[in-house]
Amino acid sequence: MMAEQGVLQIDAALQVIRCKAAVAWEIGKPLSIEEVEVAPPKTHEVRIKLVATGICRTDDHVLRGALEGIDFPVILGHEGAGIVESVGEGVTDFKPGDKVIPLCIPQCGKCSSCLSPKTNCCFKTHLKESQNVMPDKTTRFTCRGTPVYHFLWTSTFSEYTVVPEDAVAKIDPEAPMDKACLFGCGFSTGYGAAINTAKVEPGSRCAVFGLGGIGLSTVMGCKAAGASRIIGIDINSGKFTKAREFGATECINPQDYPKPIQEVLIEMTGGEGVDFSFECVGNIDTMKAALESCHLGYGTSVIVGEAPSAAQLSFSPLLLFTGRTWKGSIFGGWKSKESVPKLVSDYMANKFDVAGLVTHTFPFEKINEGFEVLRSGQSIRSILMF
Ligand code: PAD
Ligand code: ZN
Ligand code: ZN
Repeated sequence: MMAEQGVLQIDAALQVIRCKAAVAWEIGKPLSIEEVEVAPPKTHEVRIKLVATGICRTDDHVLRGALEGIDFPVILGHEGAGIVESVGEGVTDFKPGDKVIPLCIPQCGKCSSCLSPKTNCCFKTHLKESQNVMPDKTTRFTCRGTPVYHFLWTSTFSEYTVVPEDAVAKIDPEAPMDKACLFGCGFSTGYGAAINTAKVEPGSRCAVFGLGGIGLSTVMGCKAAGASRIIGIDINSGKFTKAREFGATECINPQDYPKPIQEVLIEMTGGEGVDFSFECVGNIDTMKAALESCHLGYGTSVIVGEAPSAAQLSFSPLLLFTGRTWKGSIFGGWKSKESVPKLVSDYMANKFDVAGLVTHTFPFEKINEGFEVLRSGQSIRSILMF
């Protein structure tokens, strides 16, 4: 009898769920709020009821068609927090009711990257394997009879989503979900770029190009690491007040200077250049400017912004020949599954001002308004509530 009840309970959980999602049918079109069907989680998968999700510029890059390898129709979104609704066979680390964050960079724990302390670039990331479909190469979403693709295995622009168990982290059940979602991308990415990738040193001089959610989180990381100067650079001077609040010691707008911004930065540092620079825009010209503004011999520049897939860089090899280091940083270098719960716990212990990144909150249905305030430069992070 007991066993039968158990089976009945499992069957009841593993039904197709009909719910609302924002479907991107094609490049360049607004998102469309639709009723979608979300299939039950298969083996080693978890189905999550989203509570909150942020909007990141990467979602917008996809909608503009800047990133290759994304199949449409697709459900975007990769900065969410939610509650486990049901689990597939073989899942032992999660149970219904757990508060979780889907991870756009998974941590399988088994590949050469996961086994190395040097990187968080798990071989199951979209850089190696498509995350437009689940590991069994099928999708769990259907809309009007058409299969809809996943994005980064997260697809948080949906009331329910299904993710592989390697791409989800359990967090403190007390964490406020409308802030915790920012650990799924924005905060973790920027903060980790300074702390993990650059390893900013106390007393160092830093320059952060682009003061959106990623750049401001980088500013917070530079400050936490003890940088003595943090120069914020943005073509939108409206971003400077927040940047100063988060720790920028100076803010400059390249449009206010008649010469290239790298020359301005070198002058501002007595002809030497900065110790660490960060590109948090996604533009190849600012990537070069960030490298050129670095100190001879030991300056380190970190690419955090995501350039269009087709972009190519050309630069003088002398910049590297003379000792500068150029690095990239994905998801702030954090090994996602083990680090996100710790970051959320640190947030609960008041170590970071994640709430300060949130400028707008909308009901989920107003998702297109969230994209509008991002494009017009008014928002840092918009949070959508389900
Ligand atoms: P955002 O659009 O909120 O911020 C970008 C900022 O750059 C804005 O304030 C712009 O005004 C500013 N900007 C634009 N052009 C210039 C310029 N020429 N010089 C100086 N500033 C400029 O975006 P975001 O903070 O959400 O994301 C920033 C980038 O980081 C974007 O390319 C996104 O795709 C990328 C990203 N990377 C990762 C990763 O893991 N590396 C994760 C998430 C996002
Ligand atoms: Zn992002
Ligand atoms: Zn791995």
